Amino acid sequence: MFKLYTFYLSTNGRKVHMALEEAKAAYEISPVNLLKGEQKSPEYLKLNPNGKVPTIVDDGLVMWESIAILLYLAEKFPAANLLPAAAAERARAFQWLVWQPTTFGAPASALFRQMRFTPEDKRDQKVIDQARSEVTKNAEILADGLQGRDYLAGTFSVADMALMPYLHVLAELKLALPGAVDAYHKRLAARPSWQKVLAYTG
Ligand SMILES: N[C@@H](CCC(=O)N[C@@H](CS)C(=O)NCC(=O)O)C(=O)O
Repeated sequence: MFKLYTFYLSTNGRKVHMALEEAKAAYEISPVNLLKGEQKSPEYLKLNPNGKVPTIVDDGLVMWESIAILLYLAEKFPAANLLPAAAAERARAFQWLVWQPTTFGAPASALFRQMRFTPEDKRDQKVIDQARSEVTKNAEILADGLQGRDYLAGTFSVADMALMPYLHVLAELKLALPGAVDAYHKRLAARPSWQKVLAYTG
């Protein structure tokens, strides 16, 4: 039985939650309330010294870093086909799995923080403009990557799960996204695994 330590609104936690659902893994969630600072408690820091979610525990293996966890789940549940078998498609999945945390995630999160969690009189217009311009550029890169395919690596994979929580956030902000990205987001949002993630409210 996997244990997933997460906060229900965490984008990084949602990736892993979605993958556990897709893998049909037996798991339970141990909530870590980020708003109460529980991620910095001495007990939690013993599991994850970064003081962040997610963390998983699998039969004595304690693991953090959401992308590494996605890859672990893909290996552990081969029948779920969470990574393509062919080298070229697999490489494509790895590319997007690295692009998400290094390029795509931060401006999307920054924009969401400014627009949703910062009172209007405290918002930083420079940060908003910068984040919006990066998000727009990244959405075009994503649209290019989706040309001729429904999923980033051809077939549905952990790469799509890495992106999905951020697409959800951008959709909540009602940003105008390229048609291909909008359709991709809707395709992922319709999956029962994502519906399960959204239904979890801590
Ligand atoms: N690189 C880490 C990032 C984890 C992360 O930043 N988690 C956020 C929630 S999405 C968090 O726990 N923030 C709380 C904090 O920094 O105190 C991963 O991919 O797992």
